[in-house]
Amino acid sequence: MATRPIKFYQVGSHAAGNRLLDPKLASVQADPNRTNSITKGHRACQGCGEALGARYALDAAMRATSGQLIAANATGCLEVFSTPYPESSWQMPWLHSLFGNAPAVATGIAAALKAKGRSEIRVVGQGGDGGTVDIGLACLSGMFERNDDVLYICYDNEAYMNTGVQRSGSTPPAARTMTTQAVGEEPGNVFGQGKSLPLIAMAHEIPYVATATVAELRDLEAKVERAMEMRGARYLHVLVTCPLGWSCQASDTIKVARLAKETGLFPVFEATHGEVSAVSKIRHREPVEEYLKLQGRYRHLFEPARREDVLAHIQAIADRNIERYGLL
Ligand SMILES: Cc1ncc(C[n+]2csc(CCOP(=O)(O)OP(=O)(O)O)c2C)c(N)n1
Ligand code: SF4
Ligand SMILES: [Mg+2]
Repeated sequence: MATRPIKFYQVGSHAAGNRLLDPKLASVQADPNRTNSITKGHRACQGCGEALGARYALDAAMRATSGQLIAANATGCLEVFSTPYPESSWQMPWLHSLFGNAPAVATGIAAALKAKGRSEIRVVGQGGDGGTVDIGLACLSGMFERNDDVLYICYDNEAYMNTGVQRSGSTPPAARTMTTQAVGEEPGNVFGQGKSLPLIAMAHEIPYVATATVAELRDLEAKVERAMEMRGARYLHVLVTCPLGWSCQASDTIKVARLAKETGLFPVFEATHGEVSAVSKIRHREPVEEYLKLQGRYRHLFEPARREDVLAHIQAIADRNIERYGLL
């Protein structure tokens, strides 16, 4: 009888595929000695992609540095849900900066460690899209331009979620937020030029830029590990589903993130010194509608009448990404 080898996609999880892997290839989360950098007791919503992404990223960074790691965290959901005073869910050296200065604080920590001759201790800066793409951008650009020895991770949930879902520079066109209501001729967020922070980071020609989603957590871990092998400024942009802000099912967190990639709306790639060096190909191309219809922030594109014009416009954005990054 003909046999067909089973392909395990979920090798980054606790699924069977992970256990069958060589331990060296298994995910950090499959390691019983993982740090649990962000552990139980936090107040994130059910299905929060940011909590999931941060756990995988920081555990991977902790393992890559043998626990010699300090994190600076911008104000935002990740900070608020993990550290309600006087408690903390962090099991690693972690400090809260302001909303807009996490990259500068991370730079300062790295500079102090260098001055003390403790460069074996590594530094991560992290924040949401508002803290990174908008208010923290000047500090981040400075960090890139000086090539400071920091890995900065942006958890992009495409709006200012912590303060009640306001639009950010990362909010996609047509999406409904509390400040881009689904009313009028062109409901939801405007169609602008877009603001791709990965591309802005690449323009600084820093050693490493990568994107990832919480749908492919082993890929996220691998990118963190790769980044920690390098010195200088590194940037990781992680798309994280937000069930509350996106009005999607908490149980669909992974599905929605996967569709962001499989439609081409969120290109997953790596770049070294300003040049794209690897892309994650689309496995099963899907029309953008499959992604949009799972999220209440796009409901006005389907009810009371289908907005074919807007759907075509969003599909054109995905098609352009597919062409531009060679995603097929
Ligand atoms: C200077 C300043 N302005 C505004 C705020 C209020 N504030 C705190 S968190 C936040 C939004 C955070 O959004 P984002 O960075 O995207 O993180 P998320 O909560 O979505 O993860 C805002 C507006 C603040 N703390 N400081
Ligand atoms: S609002 Fe969104 S980002 Fe914030 S805790 Fe809830 S799911 Fe996570
Ligand atoms: Mg956000």
